[in-house]
Amino acid sequence: MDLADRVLAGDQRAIARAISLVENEPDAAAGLLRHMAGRIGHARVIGVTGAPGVGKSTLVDRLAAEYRRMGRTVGILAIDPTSPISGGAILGDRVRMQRHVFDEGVYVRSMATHGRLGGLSHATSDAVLILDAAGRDVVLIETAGVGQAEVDIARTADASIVVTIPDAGDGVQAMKAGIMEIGDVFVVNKLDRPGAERAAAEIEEMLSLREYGEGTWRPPVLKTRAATGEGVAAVVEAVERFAGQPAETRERRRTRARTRLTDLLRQQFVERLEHSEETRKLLDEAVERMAAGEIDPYAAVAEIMERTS
Ligand SMILES: Nc1nc2c(ncn2[C@@H]2O[C@H](COP(=O)(O)OP(=O)(O)OP(=O)(O)O)[C@@H](O)[C@H]2O)c(=O)[nH]1
Ligand SMILES: [Mg+2]
Repeated sequence: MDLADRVLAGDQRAIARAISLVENEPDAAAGLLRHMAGRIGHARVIGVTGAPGVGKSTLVDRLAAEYRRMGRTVGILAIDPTSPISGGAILGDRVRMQRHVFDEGVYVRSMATHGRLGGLSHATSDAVLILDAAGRDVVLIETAGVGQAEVDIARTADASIVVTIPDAGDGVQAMKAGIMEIGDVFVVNKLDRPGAERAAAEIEEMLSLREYGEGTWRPPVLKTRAATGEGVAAVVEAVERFAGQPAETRERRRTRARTRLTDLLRQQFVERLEHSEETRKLLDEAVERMAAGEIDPYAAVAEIMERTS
């Protein structure tokens, strides 16, 4: 049986190999993903984002346990923004999620960004497709919410959970504006610490400044103690309620598809330009003239577009 068939059959080791393939050999991955068409679109994709140390991994682990209790299979992608040197967070995630080690129904994978800018969202979206095709009912993606790529992943998930904690510096102000925007469900974790009520109230206050039309979703603000699992069932309930709105899900999936499509088109367009002797010369010339200050980037692009169309 080849790799694609084994992934479709849900084989854990095949899933692992397939994800390594999308990380390291995008061209081979294209062939693999082609075999999965028609088997994609069933998984619920949930982003979990928030500043380092707020308890995302602990929460993800509890969410996975909750979904398992509901009889759903789970795939977890922990996007690790740390440098190649430290690698500590990956180890931490492994240890923290060890309770699932003997459960075939939970697949955990850390994906390191290692400064490969742009590569992150591609490999991650492909990994989501693989888990989806492999029949995982729920895909949880943990991102540290630091870079644009991470925010993009969260934005295109079926539902995004934004996690914060009491006494997070200046409270809500400490959360990056971009992150506040993408929350469908807000979680104040570490409710055992003082100030959880106030942190939740601050988020509520901020959310109340928005306008909510008839039938629009108002993100709930929930409090959890991920370390013990307290409040986690309510988070799953809220996520299911949000993602259960068919129009909303369709829209997210459309955005996800469009983002991915235009990214790939952009990449292939540039690759095509670089592949042909003639157009590569055009690019090289434009680079020289831009570097010499003879032409601005917009004019250069306009010229290339004109001469290649
Ligand atoms: N007091 C308290 N500590 C918690 C709670 N949840 C998680 N923690 C602790 O917070 C620390 C960070 O938890 P992680 O789950 O690793 O946080 P994270 O957001 O995944 O961290 P990074 O992946 O490094 O950004 C750990 O020591 C957890 O044990 C909680 O509800 N209460
Ligand atoms: Mg973590």
